[in-house]
Amino acid sequence: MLFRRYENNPILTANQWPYPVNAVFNPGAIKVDDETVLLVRVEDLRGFSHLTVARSKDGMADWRIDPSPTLQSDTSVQEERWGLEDPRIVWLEEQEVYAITYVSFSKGGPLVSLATTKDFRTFTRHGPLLPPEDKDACVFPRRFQGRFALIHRPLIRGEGHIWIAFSPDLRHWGDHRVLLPTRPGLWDCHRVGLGPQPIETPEGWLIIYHGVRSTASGSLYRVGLALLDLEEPWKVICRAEEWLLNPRESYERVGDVPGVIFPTGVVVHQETDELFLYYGAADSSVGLAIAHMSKIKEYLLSCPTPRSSE
Ligand code: BMA
Repeated sequence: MLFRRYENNPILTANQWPYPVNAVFNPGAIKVDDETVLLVRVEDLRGFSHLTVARSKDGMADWRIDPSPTLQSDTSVQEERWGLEDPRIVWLEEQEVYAITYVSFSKGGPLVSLATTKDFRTFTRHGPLLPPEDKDACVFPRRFQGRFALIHRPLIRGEGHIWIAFSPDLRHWGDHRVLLPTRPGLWDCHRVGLGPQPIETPEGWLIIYHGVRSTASGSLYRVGLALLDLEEPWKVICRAEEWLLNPRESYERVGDVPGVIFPTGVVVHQETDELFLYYGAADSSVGLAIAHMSKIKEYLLSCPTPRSSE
């Protein structure tokens, strides 16, 4: 087992929240100075979501939660009418800002938007990047051959594959390609979507993603791994066939949407070689799973390179 669940899971629940909410889940995560910052998706009692910061020294316990919503939807803007969801965070080296890609829910469907911040208190909105229906997006922290890259998950003819796109300016996106498709017959046959931000390692970009299988009693959301080429991230070096995490604990099996592990944030602690994976559990609470980076890479490098026809 590569991942072990933190013994005091779930680490964040609606009961701990400083104001009345329905659920807290699907957090973006990043290390800021010596703290872990989570930007948590919070669903209010109308069913709309906003984002609220929770901070912790060790990334496990003693979370300090902002007393009120940190980033609310701007309801004067069409695309944010029904709330903000599922943020992913990277540090953009060139601009020296944190970039947050999140799902803004328009009446026309969910789409991918970008905001930047330096301090997680004030945010600059850059608006929608791609039209609906699109989710599960994250920009890479740097350019490749002069272009930024974005992983995202459009829904096209009911098919949900992971795509990659490129941009000279973080605004105009093109050169669209399928990166990681669903795999007929396997646990990720119905839909796939990027999990946390891509993680740069000497061997390539580590991608953690969710895969969905539809069953007679609803969808099962599990967690998989892939590795992308470091300088040409549209090339998949390897992809694990087996899932790495599967809804098993009670807080993953009982909740507003049962049977869901939905990873959205990661922090790598170089000192201990540990990867902290933050995930939404059953669309109700936040869980933490921990793995050793060296073990993950060793396992992944033994996995097959996908054929281009897959
Ligand atoms: C996905 C997203 C996530 C959610 C998951 C399970 O499509 O909407 O926000 O956690 O479904 O319900």
